[in-house]
Amino acid sequence: MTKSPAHAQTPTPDYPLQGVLDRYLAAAHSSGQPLDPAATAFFAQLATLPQEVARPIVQELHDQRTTLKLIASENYSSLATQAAMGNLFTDKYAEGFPGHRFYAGCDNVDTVEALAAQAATSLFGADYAFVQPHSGIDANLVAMTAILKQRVETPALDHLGLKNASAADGRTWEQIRQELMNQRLLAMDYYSGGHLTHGYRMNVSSWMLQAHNYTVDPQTKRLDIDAIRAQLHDVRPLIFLVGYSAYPRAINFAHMRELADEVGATFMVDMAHFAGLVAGKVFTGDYNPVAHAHVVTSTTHKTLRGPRGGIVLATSEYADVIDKACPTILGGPLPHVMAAKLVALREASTPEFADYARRIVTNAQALAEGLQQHGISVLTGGTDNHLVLADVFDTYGLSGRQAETALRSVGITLNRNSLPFDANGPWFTSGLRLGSAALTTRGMGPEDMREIGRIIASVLATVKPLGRKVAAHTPDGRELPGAKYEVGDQSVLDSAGAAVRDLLADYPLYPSIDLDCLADTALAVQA
Ligand code: DSN
Repeated sequence: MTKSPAHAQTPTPDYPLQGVLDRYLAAAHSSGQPLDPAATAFFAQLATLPQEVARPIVQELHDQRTTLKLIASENYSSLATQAAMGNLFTDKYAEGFPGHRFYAGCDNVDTVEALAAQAATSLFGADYAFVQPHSGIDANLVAMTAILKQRVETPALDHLGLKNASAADGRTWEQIRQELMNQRLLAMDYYSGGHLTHGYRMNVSSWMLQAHNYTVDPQTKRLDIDAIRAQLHDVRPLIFLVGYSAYPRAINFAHMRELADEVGATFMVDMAHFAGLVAGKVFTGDYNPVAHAHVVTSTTHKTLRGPRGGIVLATSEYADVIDKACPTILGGPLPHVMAAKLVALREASTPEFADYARRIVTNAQALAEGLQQHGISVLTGGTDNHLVLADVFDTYGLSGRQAETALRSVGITLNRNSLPFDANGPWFTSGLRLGSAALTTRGMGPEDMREIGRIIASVLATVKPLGRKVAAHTPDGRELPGAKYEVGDQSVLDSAGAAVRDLLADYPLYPSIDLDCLADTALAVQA
């Protein structure tokens, strides 16, 4: 016999939004269709939430449905991936790794984590996978600290006959610490398309490591292998890091590994952006980073289309040090997110995903063509991956910020982005970064991408930059644009908005979730 009603044991004793589920069930019943489990779960979850939490979730779904998402670092995860995150796994601490935890009662987390790691090794053909990082920055910090441990701390301790860092006296540890902090990193410059975590001065990676950067070639905007090789021989880094968040071309990782070997560097690749293209076998052979790097990091939510999170893949020599990410740099993992990674990694192992990955690239290429056909300057003249970089300063005299805001006003969501050697800084920027992964998930194809290129060009051509409050100038004396602009012809924007709505009408997002049943309730969407 229970001692008290079950609801008295939970923090949320009743469900003010219960009516939402009832309405959905009634509508589903009258449609005569079988109940869709994912849609039912969506409405059932809403019904358990406080209104101020449920409302923005519903509104976010509406907003994403009614805009064209071209953010290169986002996607639409499956409803199964989302469902895996909403459960009691969130309550569980599981510091350590499967079979080796600092807490009791981790059996089920062990199961999920081990399966997710197995799914990652088999999907990517890696020796080892670690699925705990909460994000891309975590994954990169796990990788960098593991490399420092493996290549600097462990040999120093071994040399002194010490079992671990705690066995060193204060003076000895200070010497080892100095040695750890005195290592070099060579990675891609932020403005050339590298990431903040690759030794950008404002990021902790440039505290931990003496960071040196290589850039793209100023003329071609492509990586210059000979220049990188010369820099590698000059810097002789512990870590040679290749990978990007804004570079549109394929990289020959086999060649990069040869360069790393010439100077004895650990070759690390950050494939956060293009992991889906590796999983989907678009980047194979010399272009597959997992086959050539010692350590590969990734996010799971960009082209890979999983939950927000990170993973690290590595050769077996790095397995033990990466397993010790707690206590080195992580605390407890997020078991509910590891469960969602397992769902997504399984999805990414299917032939359908490989087809999706190929379509991502075809679509990005069509988008680049569409932009260029309408006069927009595209870096390197196109793309080999999911992203396209447009130079709106060169084409229209606009900042990325002005272009980003104007496009959002017609229902196109993307992000402004610094371009190589950008005179307009990281806030206003001179460029736009566009990605095809999300709209490919919605089912759009090359014709749609060319139409999007046309719409974007029509909007930007009618936007006139207003100068910055405090004028800044390029080396050639041109004033740099800031945030403000005026619209030349409002009817152009109106037509663009209508064209966006037409495109979206053909590609509904999560079509099984019909929000009509929320009309006249507290959760009704704001148009
Ligand atoms: N914000 C992500 C990106 O845009 O690439 C990672 O920093």
